[in-house]
Amino acid sequence: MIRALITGIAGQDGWYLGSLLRSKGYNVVGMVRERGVALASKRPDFPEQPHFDRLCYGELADAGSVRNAIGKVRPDEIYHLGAQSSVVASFSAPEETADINAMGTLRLLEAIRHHRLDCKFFNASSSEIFGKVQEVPQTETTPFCPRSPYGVSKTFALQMTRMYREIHGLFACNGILFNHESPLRPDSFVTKKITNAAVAIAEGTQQTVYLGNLNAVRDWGYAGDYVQVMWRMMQHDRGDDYVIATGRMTTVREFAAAAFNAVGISLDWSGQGVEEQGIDANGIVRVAVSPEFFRPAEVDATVGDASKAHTVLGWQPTVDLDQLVQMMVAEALRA
Ligand code: NAP
Ligand code: G4F
Repeated sequence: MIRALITGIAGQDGWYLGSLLRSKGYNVVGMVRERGVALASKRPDFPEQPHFDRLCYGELADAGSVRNAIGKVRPDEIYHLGAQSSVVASFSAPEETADINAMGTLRLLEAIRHHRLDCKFFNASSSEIFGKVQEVPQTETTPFCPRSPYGVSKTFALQMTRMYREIHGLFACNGILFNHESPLRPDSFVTKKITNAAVAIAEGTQQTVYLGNLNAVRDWGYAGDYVQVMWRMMQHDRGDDYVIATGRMTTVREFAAAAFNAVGISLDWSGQGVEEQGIDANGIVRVAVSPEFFRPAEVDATVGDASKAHTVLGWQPTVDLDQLVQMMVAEALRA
């Protein structure tokens, strides 16, 4: 039986990946820090099969605990998903973000070396490494230009993972993951915020949702598809780096329109910038802009070209944006 260690098991991707690996007969050990235990053990929003066989303690900000976890579990495959994953939070907590995301990844890599572990390593990298994009769409060879502490931390982690592959011969992969969502996305991310609000507005418990930059563009996929390709990378004959994306650009405004449509509310847009509003058929403002949600810096035309993953790994996304919106709205209606 293959033993996998998943850091970040209590997060969105941890749930999908743990479930996938267990369905493939893996023994899944989830690494959690204290505050993740309750969430990992019991997801009130997804009370299905447990997505791990057992949990172990590991704090990415603490080298000793990471080394202990690796030494005790001695996994065959490590899927490193644990992170301070909020771009917006990284502007107010840059040092913590660097410690967890950049140094945390290095601590894991060093723990593998320390224990002379013969294992494979997957690192969850991010499209945020491209930041102020140097070309559209972005591929594995697009130069890095991160614009947030989070993006910088993920760039460090990607480069370190590459270095351990090239210098120490570790089977190591970077998944350069573009945004991927699901009903398990935390409420602070824009897709979940919008789908929750659309449902609350349709049910009459909320009047308006306040958003930031409606012109921001993202390449949104489905988390269930993205964990499939993490596993595929680890089954290939050598470790490598892959862009994982849908190739479709959507604005926050378009996502909001789709979510409101899904609950039967059609929006008309008027005004510009902070004055812009999404208004329903009764003339009620349902979407408004608040500068509170603007960022010190925004990333540009984020859209990925996943041709390498299509060709080398045979991966294709199975859920398109409309299906994703439907799925998230359905879960919000059920909750
Ligand atoms: P998520 O839901 O935020 O989950 C992250 C997990 O990391 C949480 O379970 C969290 O545990 C854990 N964690 C945070 N700090 C930790 C620490 N100091 N020590 C140990 N664990 C810690 O993230 P996700 O959406 O599943 O994303 C998975 C990975 O992919 C992350 O590395 C993220 O940066 C990357 N990524 C995600 C996307 C996306 O669109 N979802 C795109 C690109 C890259 P607690 O529950 O204790 O907080
Ligand atoms: O949903 P978001 O907060 O996700 P963001 O910043 O793209 O980060 C996510 O994807 C990254 C991959 O590129 C991951 F690496 C990262 O871990 C995370 O999973 O924001 C998406 C866009 C931004 O451009 C933001 O400015 O939505 C815009 N936005 C507009 N109004 C808003 C809001 N974002 C949030 N969170 N809240 C708003 O009210």
